[in-house]
Amino acid sequence: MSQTVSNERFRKRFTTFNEIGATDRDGVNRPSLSGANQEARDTLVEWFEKATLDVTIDEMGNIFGRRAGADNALDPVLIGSHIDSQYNGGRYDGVVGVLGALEVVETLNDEDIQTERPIEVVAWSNEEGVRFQPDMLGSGVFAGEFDLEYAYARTDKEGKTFGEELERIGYKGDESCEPRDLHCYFELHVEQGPQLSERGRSVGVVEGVYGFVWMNAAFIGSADHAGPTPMHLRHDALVATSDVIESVRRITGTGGDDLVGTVGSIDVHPNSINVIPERVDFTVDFRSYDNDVVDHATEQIQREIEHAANRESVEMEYEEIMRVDAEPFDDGCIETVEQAANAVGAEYMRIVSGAGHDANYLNEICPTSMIFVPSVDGISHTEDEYTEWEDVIRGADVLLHVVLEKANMGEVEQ
Ligand code: HGY
Ligand code: MN
Ligand code: MN
Repeated sequence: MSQTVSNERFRKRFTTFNEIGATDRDGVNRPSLSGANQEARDTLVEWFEKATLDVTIDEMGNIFGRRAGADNALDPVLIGSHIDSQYNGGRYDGVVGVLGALEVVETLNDEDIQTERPIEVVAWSNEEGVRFQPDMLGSGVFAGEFDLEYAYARTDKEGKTFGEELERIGYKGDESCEPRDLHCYFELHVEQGPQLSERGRSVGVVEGVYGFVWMNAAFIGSADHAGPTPMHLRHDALVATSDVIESVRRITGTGGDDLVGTVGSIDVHPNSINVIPERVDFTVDFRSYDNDVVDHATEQIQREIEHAANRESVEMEYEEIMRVDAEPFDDGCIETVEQAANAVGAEYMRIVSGAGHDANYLNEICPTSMIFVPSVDGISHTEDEYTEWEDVIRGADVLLHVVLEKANMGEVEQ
């Protein structure tokens, strides 16, 4: 049995796939349920069918490709990730995991290997959460975290709903999207942080993912002329917001060693040079591997938002849109990844993910772990995201070994 996936086929597919929604700075623009996302979905379904997988689309547009096993009554091994991207994001985030999983199946087909268990490859909908918040929406409904009605009603900044857009692109499937019996779930993904490349390791054996919270907040003051309005009469929504942005940074300085906080999105209205800002909408994202640290940071920022509103005499709005707890992955799955990294002779390290993944939610319904490959200089969520191709192949080889082990084929012969 070959111990490695097909470099040529995988690279050709990766290149072809990333021509969809390609930007002129070597990134991709395939936000959830966009035209480019639809084209990417169509391409993936075509490749799943070519790999003789049974394709099903569920109510959330999650795409599953099933490969029969010797005993199809057994719970399947599920592998995959996501294909939606950030606006002007990177080519590797999510795609490495979906095409890597497909490549594992193709390699089993090439070798005419029938595993004991069925294997399923999945592309989850709306992992990034940039167009429709929150993120990991497709896997979240699948794991029972969100109900379908809530998910369908999520709207983008133009007021379009997730449900309408899913229907429009033809991916509102019939298959119910709810928890079902799975033997285990593994996700191959780029690290999106600096640890592997700083330590010169080529594989990350992922022990768990940070917990995180996402909030939408707004200040509502009074628009007025920037010239004649004296400072003491102003109710400036942007001044209140700047106070909160500064306090996010201060809270991360005292909240806990691994605590990170970001105000990533801000909309100023009317956003005019000579008008005092009337309304500002902004987001807050806190993360840590310690759930108490995330809880405490959340309480602190809520207080800061209230204080800023009082100081500036503006109204405030606040909504917590998502809270995922940090939960360690399954020890058995982590060990399987470690053994597989050894089997391919990779220099690996155990690692915890600062980025959220669909694996967060799968970990709530079945034994789960992840395989990381290095992001050069730790860069991700930008067009400069880059991973050496030999690292991508090595990650897929680790996934191949994991699948053979978990689908009851025992260790691949050396
Ligand atoms: O936010 C995240 O970490 C992921 O990209 N959804
Ligand atoms: Mn991702
Ligand atoms: Mn991402």
